[in-house]
Amino acid sequence: MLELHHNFASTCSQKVRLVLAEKGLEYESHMVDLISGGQHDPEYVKLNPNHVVPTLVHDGRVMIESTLINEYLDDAFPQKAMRPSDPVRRHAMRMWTKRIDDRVHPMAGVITFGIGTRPLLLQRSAEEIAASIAQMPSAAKRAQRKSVIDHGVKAPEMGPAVRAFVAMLDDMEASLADAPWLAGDALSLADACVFPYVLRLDHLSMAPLFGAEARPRVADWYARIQALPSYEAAVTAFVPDYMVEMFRKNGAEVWGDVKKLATA
Ligand SMILES: N[C@@H](CCC(=O)N[C@@H](CS)C(=O)NCC(=O)O)C(=O)O
Repeated sequence: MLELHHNFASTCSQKVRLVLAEKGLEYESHMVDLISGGQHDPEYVKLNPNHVVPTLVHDGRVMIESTLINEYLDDAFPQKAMRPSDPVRRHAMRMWTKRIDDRVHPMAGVITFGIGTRPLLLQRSAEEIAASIAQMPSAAKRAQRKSVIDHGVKAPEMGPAVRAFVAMLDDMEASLADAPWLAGDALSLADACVFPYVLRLDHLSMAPLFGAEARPRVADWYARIQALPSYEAAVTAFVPDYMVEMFRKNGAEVWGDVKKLATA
């Protein structure tokens, strides 16, 4: 029995849902509302002491950390293996998942909260915003969250965040010259791990960064990801239109600033 505690829009949840769908695994879904603070609920924190989604529970055993959850799923459910058998390709796959964990995911919070959800959050009182941030366990993340909500696209964190995404797209473009998928000839955990971050750029109206003219191989890869039946199950079935519309609108409003940061 598999249970997934996740959020409809969260990048880390999307990458686990894609792997579950690729492997044809059924699971009980527990949606965690990140805007109202469900990740800080004491019952949830017993499962995930980091106050984040996703959390997988398999026959009562609790797994956290989305990259490790995906590795676990590939170990526990070997049907449709999602790690290359060639050790060099497997290393390449893990370089992508490590890069996302170390360098890209931490920046996703900057563009998401500083652009995508900021106008919604600013409808709350300063006290409510402060109380919500105070519940985050990491001091560094608290400071980052406050800064991007206060300053939006003008926050000092925004330039390094946008450029971390641009560097990722550049390296994807180079890697996809060698093989159709990020770690070889077949879809792997690398593609599952990276696609939610390209999707986030798309939702935030930053798609020109990986359009057919700017980065044609990434554009083609993204189209192939979106055509997968598992994409429907992992993303389309969950991400509500109102959220995509809100992100696109908020992203479009600051695209001029983002474009400058991307080339600075
Ligand atoms: N390293 C963790 C990161 C998880 C994470 O940051 N999740 C985000 C959503 S993608 C979250 O729950 N954020 C809630 C918050 O920041 O308050 C993983 O890969 O599982």
